[in-house]
Amino acid sequence: WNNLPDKHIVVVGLGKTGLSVASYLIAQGVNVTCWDTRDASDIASSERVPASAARRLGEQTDAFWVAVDGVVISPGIDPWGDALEPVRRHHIPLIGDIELFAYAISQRQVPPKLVGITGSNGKTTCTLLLTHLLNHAGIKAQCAGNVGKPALDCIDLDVDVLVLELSSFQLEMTSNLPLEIACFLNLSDDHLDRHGTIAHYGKLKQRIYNHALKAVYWREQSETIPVKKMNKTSTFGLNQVLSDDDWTVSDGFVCQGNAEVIAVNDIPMAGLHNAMNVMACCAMARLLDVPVTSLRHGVMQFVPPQHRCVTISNYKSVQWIDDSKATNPGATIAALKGLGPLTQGRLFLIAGGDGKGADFSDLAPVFALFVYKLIAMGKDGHKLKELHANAAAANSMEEAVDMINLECQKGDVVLLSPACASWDMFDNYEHRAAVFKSAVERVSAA
Ligand code: UMA
Ligand code: ADP
Repeated sequence: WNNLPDKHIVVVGLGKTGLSVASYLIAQGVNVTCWDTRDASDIASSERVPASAARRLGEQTDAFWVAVDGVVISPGIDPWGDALEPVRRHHIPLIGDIELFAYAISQRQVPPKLVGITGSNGKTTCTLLLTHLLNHAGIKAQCAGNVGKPALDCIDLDVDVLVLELSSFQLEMTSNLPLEIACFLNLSDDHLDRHGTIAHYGKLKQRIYNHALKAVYWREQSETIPVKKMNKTSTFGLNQVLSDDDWTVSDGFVCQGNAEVIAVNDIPMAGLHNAMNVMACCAMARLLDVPVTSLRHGVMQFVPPQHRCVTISNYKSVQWIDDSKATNPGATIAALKGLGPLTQGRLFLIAGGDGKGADFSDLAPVFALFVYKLIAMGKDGHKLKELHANAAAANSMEEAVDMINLECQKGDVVLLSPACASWDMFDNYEHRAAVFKSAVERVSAA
């Protein structure tokens, strides 16, 4: 990837990532071809594709590949899929956008410090929270990556720290990312349709540590512990701390070592899993020299991302919580384990939708521990309903809220955490959350 201007590079996929890669390469004087592996794509006519780039659709001849020096792939495309077979057969160097970003940032005279955050759940929350904590402390920070803003679009930004959300898809194609801090939050089933086994998925996530100096990880989950030796580590978890660099929750406080930093009740996001996110972010912030005194106000002033265990109403002194982003069983299990122990009354759960073929069986013991009543809906609602003794079916979100409204009382919690995608009933998880919110507003106004 040196002497880029002499090269012919193929950019695969023309979503956000591909466009950022193509723009960067063209600015370096590279000969770029934009390729969509599918025959039917709008890239042939798309005005978003830079005019100087060639465009290709579908399968290409061997003659085409012989003249290609390198391929940069978007995260949504499987590098081991059939479409990329000629690239593998011709031994053409293949990288992802984050690897190209690593090369690009190394060309800057004074590059910003890089922080990388991965994990099956909580990445976006932590990426936004850490960026906020740094800015709050007067350290100029910007977030990028899987959070929605391609890293290469931030290559020239004048900031002190870039906080990168990194998916397993991106890490799979990244080998040389020089991170000041790498954070591996947690590991649970996700994306196994592409990665095959959880062991392999975990290995891909471990790649975040490859060129990192410092590590932040969940000490209670062995898969997140760096296999590689790190210069410095700071851990989080609910068990006892091992040193003053480690974080825990004790007597209702998030603590660094034995020192209380913030009351769990002051965290503007519900659930112990969010206390874990706060610990991970505080650990990273401290490694970046944020004074401990700035952390409490920083966390309290954080405006959490929508639809991730956010309280949307206290109607009837009941906590109505929107966790519509819980689109897989792992996220719902975390929400229940995180909220259950803190719930004084009964917990009503609204769940269901399109399960994308997921195995729901791990939910049953968590339902038994924490869920008073389950209202199941959507395409796979019947599968969830079978997992809990006290369960009912609803035909719509409005009906689910009406059913719970008749039963709930002061001190109860109502949690929308579907463990499923929303496509069978709604446009997306945001739409599902909006329908939930308006149903709660309707009953509270009646
Ligand atoms: N395409 C092909 N062949 C295929 C499939 C797709 O050529 O077989 C083309 C499509 O026609 C399209 C392009 O590839 O032109 C889409 O590329 P992409 O799917 O990589 O999407 P981007 O728009 O580049 O968005 C990606 C991430 N998407 C995925 O990882 C699937 C975004 O994460 C990320 O925010 C963005 O880069 C910026 O970094 C989304 C996501 O769902 C939010 N991520 C997964 C997750 O969080 O679980 C990993
Ligand atoms: P990601 O970017 O990894 O998908 P998000 O922050 O968008 O993570 O949250 C996705 C879902 O995971 C939400 O339902 C949220 O409540 C849940 N979640 C957030 N933090 C954690 C955590 N530390 N452990 C498990 N689940 C979590």
